[in-house]
Amino acid sequence: MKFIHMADVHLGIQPDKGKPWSEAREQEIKETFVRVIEDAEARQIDLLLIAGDLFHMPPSEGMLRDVDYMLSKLTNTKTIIIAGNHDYMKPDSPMANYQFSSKTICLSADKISNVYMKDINTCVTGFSYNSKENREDIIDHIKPAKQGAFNILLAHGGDANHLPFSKKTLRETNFDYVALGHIHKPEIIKENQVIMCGSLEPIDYTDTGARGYIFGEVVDGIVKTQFIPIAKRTYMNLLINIKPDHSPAMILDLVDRQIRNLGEDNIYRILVKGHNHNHDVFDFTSLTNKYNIYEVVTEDSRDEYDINKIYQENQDNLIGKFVNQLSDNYYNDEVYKKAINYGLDVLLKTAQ
Ligand SMILES: [Mn+2]
Repeated sequence: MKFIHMADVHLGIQPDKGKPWSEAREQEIKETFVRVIEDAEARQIDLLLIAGDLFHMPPSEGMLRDVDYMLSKLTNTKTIIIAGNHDYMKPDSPMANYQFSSKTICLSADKISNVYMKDINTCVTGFSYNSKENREDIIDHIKPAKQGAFNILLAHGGDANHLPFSKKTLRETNFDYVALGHIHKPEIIKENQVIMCGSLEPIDYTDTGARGYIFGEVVDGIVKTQFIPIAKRTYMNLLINIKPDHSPAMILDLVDRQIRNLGEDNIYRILVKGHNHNHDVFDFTSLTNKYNIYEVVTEDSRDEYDINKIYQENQDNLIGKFVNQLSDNYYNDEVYKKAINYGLDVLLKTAQ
């Protein structure tokens, strides 16, 4: 049995709204999704698992018809979808009432359910979101539904507001494979068995690193998985350390060379540290016009971290957790200010 596990495609999103590449990204996300379907067909995959947030918002009937058409190209593959916190499924929504013409099943939002496929002796258990949040620790308690079959758990969550789970409990799961979605950074929680596959494409500047899907193969009951990078672009942080003898022209040349080496398609944040003898102001406009540069952050602008904005944008990830924890402990305190600046420097400026 061969499967593909992906999540957080976020069809319909325009990443980095207002930036010159934003609309192209919306299209690219769709194209990458299509490439996964082509891979699935080429590899004659049995099962395509989509672990939530396939859409960035609850989909219209038109969006569903579009995806249904793409999935109908699969001759051998069954697709199982759950709705996540972005594309949550209300009882009267188009998604809850859509009849797929492709071999696609969307698991119910009312209850935990399972699909058993006799031909591949595989049982997929899971459920969809019916709202933007779900704080229950359901994932830790779901049990495999079909004895003697290959049991898969399909779930979306992993932070306090979205089905919080314990990695430790999940490592002891009785499921043969746990296909997780929601956190955009891929993570192998237990090798070949419990995997957060990460978003298919990076969605914002915190999504640094490779993105793709998981390809899995089960031979004689043994699962082997592999991460397949497929995203069109990568977000990268470029750390520029300015030394006393650096001139602005030298630095511009250096950054230009680095971007050409790393790939002109990628989206960059330039993080500038230090000063030269003259205390020159470094103007990166010529590069911003030429490449995809999300922002230039200098040390002097670091007091301008907009904590609320950063929190709003990062609730699902480590940065959000960090801000939240510190804000609870040291609100409006000098120590807080230092700690938050120092911590955000590390979290936001980690080069990948
Ligand atoms: Mn999500």
